[in-house]
Amino acid sequence: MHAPDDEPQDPPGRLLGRRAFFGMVGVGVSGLLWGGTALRAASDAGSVLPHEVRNAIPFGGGWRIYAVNPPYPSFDPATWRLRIDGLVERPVELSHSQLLALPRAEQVSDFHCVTGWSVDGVRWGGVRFADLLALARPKPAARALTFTSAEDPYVDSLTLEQLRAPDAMVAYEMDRAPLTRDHGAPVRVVMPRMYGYKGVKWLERITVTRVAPDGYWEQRGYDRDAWVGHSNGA
Ligand SMILES: Nc1nc2c(c(=O)[nH]1)N[C@H]1C(S)=C(S)[C@@H](COP(=O)(O)O)O[C@H]1N2
Ligand SMILES: [Mo]
Repeated sequence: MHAPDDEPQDPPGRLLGRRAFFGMVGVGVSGLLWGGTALRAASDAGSVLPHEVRNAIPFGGGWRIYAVNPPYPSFDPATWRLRIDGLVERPVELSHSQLLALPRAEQVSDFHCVTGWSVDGVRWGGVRFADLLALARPKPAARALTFTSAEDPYVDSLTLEQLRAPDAMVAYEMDRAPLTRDHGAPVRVVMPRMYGYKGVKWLERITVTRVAPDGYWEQRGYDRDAWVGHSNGA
């Protein structure tokens, strides 16, 4: 387990991670990170660029909004459910109000995207995994969780051991307000010690499994264990 305080401020692997990232999505757009002109050029390029890059637009508070398959999923509190299934004693479907009624956790943590941008001091509000899983009761063989986004085909996974991190949560608030649609409303996975791609937005299903399957970006070459500063070439 890596404590965030151990991490160097600018791990050497960042650059490599960045290069690998843009290698994956196409050459010629690596200027995206370095200046407004390149950014505008990238968004003007429209549909010729992969979604991940086309949506890497600057957003409030230093965020860039990512989606692999726009339009963003929409959220209707009346019909929305969070399913917890797989290797559990009792599969559950939580309504939005049932989720909000669970014990509430709050934390402030830094957020790091593997492509090199970060947002410091994000205040998250949500539910700890232990409180969520207590409802479904994982069977003894359970070792991992697979997170499915309403944004098909975005998925990722974490082991139960990794999820013992005290700052892992399913978040429904960011900076004291309900999570916005861009940021994954109504809930997203938060795992600050790992790069942002582990944080599945528009989370709709948690499947308890024996192994942690490769996620969307992992199938495209990124590390499954995405420790900040200790993965993806660092
Ligand atoms: N469903 C979904 N979740 C996702 C992504 C995505 O494209 N789709 N991108 C991931 C990546 S790479 C990062 S860095 C963060 C970005 O969060 P933001 O879009 O709220 O800034 O979301 C993560 N979760
Ligand atoms: Mo990312």
